[in-house]
Amino acid sequence: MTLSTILETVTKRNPNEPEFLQAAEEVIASVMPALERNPAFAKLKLLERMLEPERLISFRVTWLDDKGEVQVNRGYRVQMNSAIGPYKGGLRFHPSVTPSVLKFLAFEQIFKNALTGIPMGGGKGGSDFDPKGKSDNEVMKFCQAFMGELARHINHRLDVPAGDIGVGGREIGYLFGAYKKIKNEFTGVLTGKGIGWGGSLIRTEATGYGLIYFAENMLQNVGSSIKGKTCLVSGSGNVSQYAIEKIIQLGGKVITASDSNGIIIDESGITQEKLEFLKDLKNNRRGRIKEYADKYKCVYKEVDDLPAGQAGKADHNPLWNIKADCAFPCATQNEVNAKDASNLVKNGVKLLAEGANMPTTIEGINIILDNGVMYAPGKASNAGGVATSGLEMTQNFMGSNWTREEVDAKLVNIMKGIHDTALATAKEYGKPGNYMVGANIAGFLKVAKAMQAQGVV
Ligand code: NDP
Ligand code: 2IT
Repeated sequence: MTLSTILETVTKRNPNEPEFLQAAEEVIASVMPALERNPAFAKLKLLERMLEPERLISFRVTWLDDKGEVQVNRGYRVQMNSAIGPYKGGLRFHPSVTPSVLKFLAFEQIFKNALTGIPMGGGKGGSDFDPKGKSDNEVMKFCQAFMGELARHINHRLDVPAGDIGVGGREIGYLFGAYKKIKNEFTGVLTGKGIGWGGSLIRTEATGYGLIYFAENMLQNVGSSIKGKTCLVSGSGNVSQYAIEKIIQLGGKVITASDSNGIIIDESGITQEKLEFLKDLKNNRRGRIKEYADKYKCVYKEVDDLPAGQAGKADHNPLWNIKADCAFPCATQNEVNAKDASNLVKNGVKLLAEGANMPTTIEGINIILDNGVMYAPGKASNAGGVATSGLEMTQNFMGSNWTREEVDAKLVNIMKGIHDTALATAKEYGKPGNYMVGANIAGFLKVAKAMQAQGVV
C-alpha cells in the first residue's frame, strides 16, 4: 500500500468532494512514515477506515418563515470516528455546507480531538441554512425543526455537537431547548451552552485564546514572543474576536479584520475599546464590518469573491498583502491560496497559525513551509475550542463548575501539551519544526492504537 494507492481509492470513492479530498491528502501524505514504522496499522487498513465515516446522516428540515412560507433546507450529521470517545464536533449553518465540507471538517476533528488528550471522537454537522438576514424567530423555528430530526441521533454519551460558523450562543440555546423538550431530559448533549444552564466559563473565548497561546508557545520556542508583533487576523466572528483580544492582552498589535463583504485595515491597531464595538456590531446587531471603518476612519476594502482560494474573480485577498509579523486566518476554508502565501512571505511574515479549519490551500502550505515561515495547522492551533468543550462535558458529568481561572489554566496547559507533542513527534519522524507532520502523526497514532485494540469493527 502506497500513498498513491490510498489516494486513488479515496478519490474514486468520493467524487465531487474537493474539500474532503484536500483534507485527506494532507493527512495521508503526513502519516505514511508512521504506517511504514507500524506495518500492523497498514495491514489493518486503519487509515482507510478513518477515511470512511462510521455514519453520515442526511435529513430534510422543513420550517415556516415569518411570512408563513414553507422553507426547505438540508441537515446533516457526520459521525466520523468513535474509537477514543463519543463523536464530538460543531454544527455549521452556512449556504456553502455540503457533505464534502462536513466530511473534511469531521475528518480533521478526529485528529484534533485526539491531540487534546480528552477522550472525544470526531464528528461534524450542519445545514445549508443561512442565518444571515433571518429574524430571531426564524432562527428559532429553523433550530427547532433541525433538532426535531437530529435528536434521534445524538445524546450526551454518543454524540455531542457544538457551534461553528453561523452557530453561536443564540443557536445553541434554541437547539438545547428543542432537544430538552423532545427528550424530556437535561443533559450535556451540546456544548457552548450559556453560563447558568450548563455552559463552561471560557468556552466562548477558548478557540481564539487557545490559538494565541499556541502561537506564543511557537514563538517562545525560538526565543521570541507575541509582544510587539504586528498581526493580521481575518474574519470577525467568534474565533477572530477572541484571537484579537488575546493578542492585545499579550502586547501585540492587530491591524486587520474582515467579513464576507470586505476587510478593514486599521494601522493604528485594534484596541480593546474598538474590539468591544466590533463584538457588539457582530454578535448583537449582526451588522457588516464596514461600520467599523466608518466609525474609526480606517481603510475599508470591499472584497467580492472571498475567500480568494475558492473559485472566484479575485486571485488574492488583499488582507494577506500587508507588512506584518504574524498571520492568523480565522474565517473559513481556503482563504489563503498560493498567491496569498507568496504575498505573506514577500511581506516578511514569520508565523502563520490557523484559527479556521483548513484556511490554507495545499499549495499555500507548501510555499509557507518552503520559505521557513513557522506554520501551525488548524487541527493543532484551533483545538482550544473543542478542548474546552471537553471541559464543559466533564463539568456537566460532575454536576459542578470550575472558575474562569481554573478553566483558563487548563486551556493554557492543553495548548502547551499539543504544541509540545506536535513538535516532539515532528522531530521523532525526521521533520523538526514541522507542526503539520507532527500533529497529523501524533493524532493518527492515538486513534490507530485504539482502533487496533478494538478489533475489526
Ligand atoms: P463565526 O460564524 O462566528 O464567524 C465566521 C467569520 O468568518 C465571519 O466573520 C464571517 O463573515 C467569515 N466567513 C465565513 N464564511 C466566509 C466565507 N465563505 N468567505 C468569507 N468570510 C467568511 O464562525 P467561527 O468564528 O466560529 O468560525 C471561524 C472558523 O473557525 C471556521 O473555519 C470554523 O470551522 C473554525 N473553528 C471554530 C471553532 C469554534 O469554537 N467556534 C473551533 C475551531 C475552529 P460573515 O459575518 O460575513 O459571514
Ligand atoms: O472546529 C471545531 O473544533 C469546532 N467548531 C468546535 C467543536 C466543539 O465541539 O467544540
